[in-house]
Amino acid sequence: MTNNQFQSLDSINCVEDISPEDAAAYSGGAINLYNGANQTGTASTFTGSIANLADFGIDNTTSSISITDNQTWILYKNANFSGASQSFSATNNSTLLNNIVGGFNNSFSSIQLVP
Ligand SMILES: [Ca+2]
Repeated sequence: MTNNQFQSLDSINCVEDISPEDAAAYSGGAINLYNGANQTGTASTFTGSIANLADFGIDNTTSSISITDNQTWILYKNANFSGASQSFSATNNSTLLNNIVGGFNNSFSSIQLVP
């Protein structure tokens, strides 16, 4: 599915507290943020940019990620897409299967979907 329309803040979809297996199976194009290393623990799934992860109760908690549907995301240490950042992309959900966010462990505060 392709959707190039601007997504308002009110329409951002978020599914929290789903199992890592469910998160891995999500197929609409999304980023999954896990509070455990190697895609373990609680997963939070987002389909659009989030300026402040604290709004979802997961500020500074991400230890690993996965990305679906050829998307590229930039993750930032501070809210409002500021501070140090790291870019991630994947051609399928398994590309980042063993990725750990390294020095950024438990520090991401905002996430940006690259158009
Ligand atoms: Ca932070």
